[in-house]
Amino acid sequence: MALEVCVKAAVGAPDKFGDCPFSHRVVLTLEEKSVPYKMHLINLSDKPQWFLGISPNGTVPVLKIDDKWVSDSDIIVDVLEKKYPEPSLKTPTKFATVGSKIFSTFGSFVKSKDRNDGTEKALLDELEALEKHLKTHDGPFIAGERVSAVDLSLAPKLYHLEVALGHFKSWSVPGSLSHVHRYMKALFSLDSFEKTKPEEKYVISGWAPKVNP
Ligand SMILES: N[C@@H](CCC(=O)N[C@@H](CS)C(=O)NCC(=O)O)C(=O)O
Repeated sequence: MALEVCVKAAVGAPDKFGDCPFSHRVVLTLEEKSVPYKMHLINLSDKPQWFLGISPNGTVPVLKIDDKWVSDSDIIVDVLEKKYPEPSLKTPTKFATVGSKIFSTFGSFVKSKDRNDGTEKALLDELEALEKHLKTHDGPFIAGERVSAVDLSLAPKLYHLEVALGHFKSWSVPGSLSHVHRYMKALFSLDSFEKTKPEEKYVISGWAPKVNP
């Protein structure tokens, strides 16, 4: 039987999958584990009452498993790993936090209106740390040959970074970070990613109100 998962609907298109990297991460995990699922697209600017009943904080993603609704992508991914251990997507602990500050530094930079406020440098520092990891470890993924949880968390975030910074700032990851470029290509060409990625226009419509409030 298919699992039910509530995910963010696109801003301006409530019948399309939207720009939530946490929802996307859960969907990618389900795809990689070949677990059948049914998505409920939640319009976060007009949350239905039934959704507020199962997600008291009003956040997505929420997954129904063993008749219980579970919130928070970190918890959901752990629950899925335990319930569906094959294929294993466990990331060795020593690699679990690689790239973990990329999304927050990207968010500050994309919203910044001051070229000299250090937000670009903060993002570049995080991307350089990722470059260093990828350069000094076997790939193509963070933990080696096989995709694992840390990659499925980073893939949607790097996609947002590429699409939103390209659109709002005409900015792209410097060519000198060649391992990061290769990594992004490997992530974005996963069948699971190709199948589930939100359209670029919905990443842009999702970020637009945060970039220009
Ligand atoms: N830590 C949570 C974060 C989830 C989150 O921030 N979700 C956002 C959408 S991407 C949300 O539901 N926000 C509520 C709202 O916008 O009303 C997770 O990993 O699942």
